[in-house]
Amino acid sequence: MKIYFCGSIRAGRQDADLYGRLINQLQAYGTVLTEHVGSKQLDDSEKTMTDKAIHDRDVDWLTSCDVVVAEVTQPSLGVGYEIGRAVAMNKKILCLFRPSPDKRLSAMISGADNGTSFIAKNYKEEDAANIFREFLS
Ligand code: 6K6
Repeated sequence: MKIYFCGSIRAGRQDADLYGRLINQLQAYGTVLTEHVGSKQLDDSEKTMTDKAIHDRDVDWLTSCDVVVAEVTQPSLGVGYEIGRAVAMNKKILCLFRPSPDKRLSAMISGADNGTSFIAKNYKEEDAANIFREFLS
């Protein structure tokens, strides 16, 4: 299974370690095409890539993936764009959001949940293993 993981990059890296731990769990189910989203260190090729090269490579990966898993707690234009493109490609999509008193998930994500191909879930990190098992098995 090819898994496309989405998480904030330029919109803020405060959850990067969490992305890394989620990606580790997802690797039990298949190949995570976007492993770099969870890594604190950029490799040299990523540092020198143009924005167009990043966009075109990521859209190619999105086109080829079987499922999309997005951590959407930190709002990110790039992640929102990827989710919209993935919906248009009829991908199976899981969005994970950690609620807190000062944060509400965009209605365009929570309202897109259809119970089957698009799932938007509030979660705690300790719930992720069960959510992944249910969504990916
Ligand atoms: C590699 C590792 C960290 O940064 C890089 C170089 N930049 C990007 N490389 C790969 N994908 C990217 C990069 N910048 C954004 N993206 C894609 O957009 C990722 O797949 C993320 O899910 C999403 C993040 O968007 P922003 O708007 O938060 O940057």
